Amino acid sequence: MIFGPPGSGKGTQAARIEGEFRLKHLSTGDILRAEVARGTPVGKEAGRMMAAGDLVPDALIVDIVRSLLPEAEEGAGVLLDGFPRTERQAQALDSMLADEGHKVDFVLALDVPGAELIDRMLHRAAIEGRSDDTREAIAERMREYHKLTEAVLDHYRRQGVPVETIEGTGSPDDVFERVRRVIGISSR
Ligand code: B4P
Repeated sequence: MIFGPPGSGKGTQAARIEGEFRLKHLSTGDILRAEVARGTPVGKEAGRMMAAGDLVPDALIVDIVRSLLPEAEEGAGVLLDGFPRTERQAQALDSMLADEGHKVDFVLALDVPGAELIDRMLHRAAIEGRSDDTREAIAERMREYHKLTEAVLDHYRRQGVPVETIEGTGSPDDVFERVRRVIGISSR
């Protein structure tokens, strides 16, 4: 699992990890954005919340992951990106994995100072125009992260799952060097 606050570079690093470690990358943010782009009922429900910087309801995202996880698990392993984001999502994930005899075996957390996160998202807004990269939505996403998502790290620490935190600053290549080092160590 790759973990971190909004804009910490989870998606950026996950794409590289997928290439190098042949894990199947499952990004709930990408999945939701695809639903919004296709104008599906899920996309219509999720789109408004995402644009406001709110998390989508746990039940909605858990159902999506439940439908995609079995196929993703057929390969060498799954890299979860942006999920779970609440304690309830983590509990749902644990029970889905336990049903298949699997578990979360490693959490990689990216640490980036708050001011840099905001700069990155505003920079992305200027390039990609993502609906949730406005100042108001960014502030709300950061609030939700501190209120609901941070607790997911403790959830896994309590279970004894290895949680490695690395500096997410510097260029994407610099960060990936650190990622590679901790993943390499954990899989020995
Ligand atoms: P996500 O798609 O997960 O969005 P994110 O947290 O902003 O992205 P990430 O950390 O991956 O940052 P990125 O690599 O893009 O979620 C979007 C929304 O979907 C959520 O707010 C929520 O509404 C909803 N959602 C998703 N999952 C959910 C769930 N489980 N439950 C409920 N709701 C859910 O990098 C950010 C920017 O920084 C990019 O522009 C990138 O180019 C740049 N960057 C990356 N690394 C850099 C580096 N080292 N230096 C400089 N810039 C860098």
